[in-house]
Amino acid sequence: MNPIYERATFTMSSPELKNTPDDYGREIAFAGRSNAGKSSAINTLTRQNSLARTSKTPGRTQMLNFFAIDEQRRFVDLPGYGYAKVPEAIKKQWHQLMETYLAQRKSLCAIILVMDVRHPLTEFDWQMIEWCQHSSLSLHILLTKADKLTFGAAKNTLLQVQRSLKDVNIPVTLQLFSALKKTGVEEVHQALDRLFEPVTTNDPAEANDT
Ligand SMILES: Nc1nc2c(ncn2[C@@H]2O[C@H](COP(=O)(O)OP(=O)(O)OP(=O)(O)O)[C@@H](O)[C@H]2O)c(=O)[nH]1
Ligand SMILES: [Mg+2]
Repeated sequence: MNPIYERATFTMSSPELKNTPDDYGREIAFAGRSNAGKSSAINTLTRQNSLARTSKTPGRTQMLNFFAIDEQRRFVDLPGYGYAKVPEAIKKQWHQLMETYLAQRKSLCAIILVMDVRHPLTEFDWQMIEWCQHSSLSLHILLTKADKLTFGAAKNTLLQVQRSLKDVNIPVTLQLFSALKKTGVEEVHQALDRLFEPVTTNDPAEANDT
């Protein structure tokens, strides 16, 4: 267990990019379909039961939720997508918020794309992958709820997804994960360590010192 992630604390929720934590340091955002298991993954990775709010009701997280790891590093729990019952107006809002956030957030260095291992690569997941390519973001994919399949079946899905992503032109890594059984945690921590490096400062206040 990497102890730095256990220190994560909730900072704020915001329905828009304005009024969010200052855009410096390094930020990694968790994206994925509603109910895929983003918030559960954040809780498992930080070894905190209720840091991010989880729910059996899809569409629970409608805001950008910020968590500070230290002065320089943050996690963001992004609103889930692809839930059919969400009204059209909310879908449009989500689209706009995601597009703005992914294109404009300077400290954003990588996306953790969380997909249910039983339903990977939906149309919306591809949209997210395209946005990541457009913004040259690194991608680490969690095929979560791996506890719902036999190891063989989950491994097969992993290989299939890997093959489907061969033409993606940004760095992509992927793995199996289970928030319930806490499997794959060490591998995610290593990916996070790698994606957060180098911890550089683009704080305008400090840049002005030079
Ligand atoms: N079996 C199993 N269930 C899981 C796992 N991860 C999450 N769940 C369950 O899946 C449901 C949704 O989990 P959340 O973490 O709230 O999903 P989310 O992606 O944050 O959903 P939104 O906030 O709606 O976008 C909850 O009932 C979780 O308990 C897992 O690894 N295994
Ligand atoms: Mg959530």
